[in-house]
Amino acid sequence: MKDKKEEEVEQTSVSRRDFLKGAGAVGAGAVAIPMAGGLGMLGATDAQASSDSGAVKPGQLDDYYGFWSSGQAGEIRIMGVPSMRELMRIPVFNRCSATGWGQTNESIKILTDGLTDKTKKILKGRGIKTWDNGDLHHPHMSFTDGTYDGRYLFANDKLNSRVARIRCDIMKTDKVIEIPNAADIHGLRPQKYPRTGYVFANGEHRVPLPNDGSILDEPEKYHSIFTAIDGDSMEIKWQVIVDGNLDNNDSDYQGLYTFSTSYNSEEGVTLAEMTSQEQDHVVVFDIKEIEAGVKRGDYQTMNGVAVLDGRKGTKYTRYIPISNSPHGINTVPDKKHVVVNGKLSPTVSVIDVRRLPDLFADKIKPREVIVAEPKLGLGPLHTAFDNRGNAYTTLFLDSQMCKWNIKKAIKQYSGEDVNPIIQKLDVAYQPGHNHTSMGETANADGKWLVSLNKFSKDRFINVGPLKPENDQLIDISGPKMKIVHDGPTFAEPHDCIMVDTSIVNPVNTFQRDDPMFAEAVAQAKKDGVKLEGGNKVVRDGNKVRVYMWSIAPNYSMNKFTVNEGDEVTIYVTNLDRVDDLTHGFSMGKYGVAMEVAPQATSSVTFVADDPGVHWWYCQWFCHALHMEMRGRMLVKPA
Ligand code: CUK
Ligand code: CUA
Repeated sequence: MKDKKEEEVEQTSVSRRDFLKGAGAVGAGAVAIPMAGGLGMLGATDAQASSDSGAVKPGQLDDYYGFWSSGQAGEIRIMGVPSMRELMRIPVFNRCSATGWGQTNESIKILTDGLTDKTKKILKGRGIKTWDNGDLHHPHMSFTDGTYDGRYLFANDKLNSRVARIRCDIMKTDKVIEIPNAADIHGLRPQKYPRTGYVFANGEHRVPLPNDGSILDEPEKYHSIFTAIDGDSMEIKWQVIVDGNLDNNDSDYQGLYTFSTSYNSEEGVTLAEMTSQEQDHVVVFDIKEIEAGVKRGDYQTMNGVAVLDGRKGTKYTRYIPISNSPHGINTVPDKKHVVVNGKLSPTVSVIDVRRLPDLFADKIKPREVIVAEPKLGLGPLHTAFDNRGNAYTTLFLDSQMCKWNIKKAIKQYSGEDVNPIIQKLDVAYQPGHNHTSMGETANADGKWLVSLNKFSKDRFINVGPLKPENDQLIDISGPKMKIVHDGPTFAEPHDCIMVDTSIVNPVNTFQRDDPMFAEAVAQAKKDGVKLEGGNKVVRDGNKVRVYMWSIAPNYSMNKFTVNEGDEVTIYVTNLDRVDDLTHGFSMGKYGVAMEVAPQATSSVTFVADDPGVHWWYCQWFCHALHMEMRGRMLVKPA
C-alpha cells in the first residue's frame, strides 16, 4: 500500500516521462500548455524528509538548497539536503560541454566583459577570449538584514583572480569580474547587514606592487590586497593594502567591520620563511573609516581602483595576534562573536565584536578583544553553528568534528573550571569546511551539519587512483551528533551553504526580456527578425546570421547554406513554454553544443571553414521524436 503522501507526489508531479507520453501521442501542438507550478506545488511539508535518518524517499523533495563549490572544477553544484542528491550544476569559471557555457555568445560576453583591458589584450595574443577554468572555493548568498535573501550567489576564483555572481532566479552566472592589483582571490564573503551591499574578497598571495617584472626579491614591496565589490553593480568600490597573506574572511551582523585571517606575518616568500613565527593575525577592517578615507581622497589609484593603505599602524585596520597560521573565520549567529580557527594551533580564538570600537579607539590592546580560546584538537580549520549556542569545528588532522559550547569556552577563558567540549565525532576523513543548515546567518536552525571531507579512502568501491571526496551528513538536532549519510563528490568542494527552500524561488522558464540574451534580441531587431516565430538567414558581408526557433520536436529551419570562410552566428529561440523542455543545438566537427532553455535564446558563432553538409541536432532529450530533431548546414567551397 502506498501512503497518501506518496500518492499526492505522483499526482502533482509532471515528469518528463509523463509529458513525453502525452506529447508523443498528440504531436507538437499540445506542447505549449503551460505547466508552470506543477512541481512547485509540492510544499516542503508534503515532502518532509524523515529528519532522523536523512533519508528522502523517491519523489520527495528536500528541505534545503545546498550550494556546493567545486574547487578546481570551477562550477557550483546544487545539492538537495538532506537527501544529498546532486540536483544541478551551474557552470561558472569552467567550460561546460553540456550547456555550452564558455562557447555561447551569451556566456562569452559574461565571461569577458569584466576582464581588465590588460588581460583582454594578453588573451587575444594567445588566441583565446577567456580562460576556460577556475578554482571556485567559496559560494555565498546575498543577505538582507542578517539572513539570506535568495537574490544572488557570489563565488571566488582563486586561479584567475575573479569573482562571479549567480542569479538565483535562473541559476545562471550573470557577472564575472577580474580583480586587478590582487593575486589569487581566496576568501569571499558578502556583507550581512544591512544588506549585500559589499562583497568582500581576499587576495591571498602577496605580489609586488607594481607587478610589472621589475621586482622579485624585495619582500617589502610585496603586498596582499583586500577588495570590496558592490554586489548590485559588480563594480570594485575600493581596495586596501594589508600586511601578510589574506586567507579567509567573514563579516559582522552590524555592518561595521569585516575580518580576514592573515598568515605569513613574516612576509616571507618560501615555506620556511612563511611559518617561522608563532603569531599571525586577524585583520579587522573598519568599513566606515575606509568609506570616509575614500571620500577624503586618501588613496592611490591603481588600475582604476582606489587603493587605501591598511598596513599596520593605519586607521583603517587593526591586527589581532592569533597563533600560527589561522585559517577559517566564522561569525556566530548570536551576532556578537567571531570564531577564528587555528590550523597549525590546536585552538580556536573567539573575538567579541562589541570590543572592536575600543580597539579602533586604542583604548584596549588587540588581544583584549579575545574572550575565549579553547583547545579543541589538531588542525581546526572551519567552524559552523547551531541555534543553541554550540559550535562545530573541523579538526583536519584528527579527522574529527568537535562540538563545543561558546558560553562555556568564554567561562573557561575567564578562569572557571569548565570543559566547553561536548562531543568529538570521527568523520571520514580529514574534514576541511563544515556547514550547518542556515548556520552562516542569524537564522541558524540547528538541524543539519555537513562535513566536507577531503579523503574518502575506503568508504566507496574503488574507482581507480583518483578517489572521490566524501561529504558526510550529520544530524545535529539532538544532544549528540549522528552521521546519517555519506555523499561522494568530485573535485573539490571546499565550501557549501544550506539555504531553506522557502528563500530560493527559481523560475521554470525564461522571460523573453531577460538580460541574458538582450544582445541577441537587439541584433534580431536590427535584422528585422522577430525571434518568436522569425526564420531568416541574414547576410552581412561575410557575416551570416541564422535565426531559427524550436518547438519539440522541430526546428523552424531544415537547412541553410553559407560559403566557406563565412563567420556564421546561429540564434535558436526555444518557443516551448513547458517546464523542463530544454532543447539543444549541436553541430559536429564544429564543436558546437549549447543548451536552449524554455523561452530562451542562445547563440553561437563560428567560421564555416569545413565545406560540405553538416548535420545539426538537438542533444537535449525533449520528445519521442527528439532523435529526428535536426537539420543541415551546407558550406559551399570557396
Ligand atoms: S579553504 Cu579549502 S578547506 Cu579555500 Cu575555504 Cu578551508
Ligand atoms: Cu529538442 Cu531534443
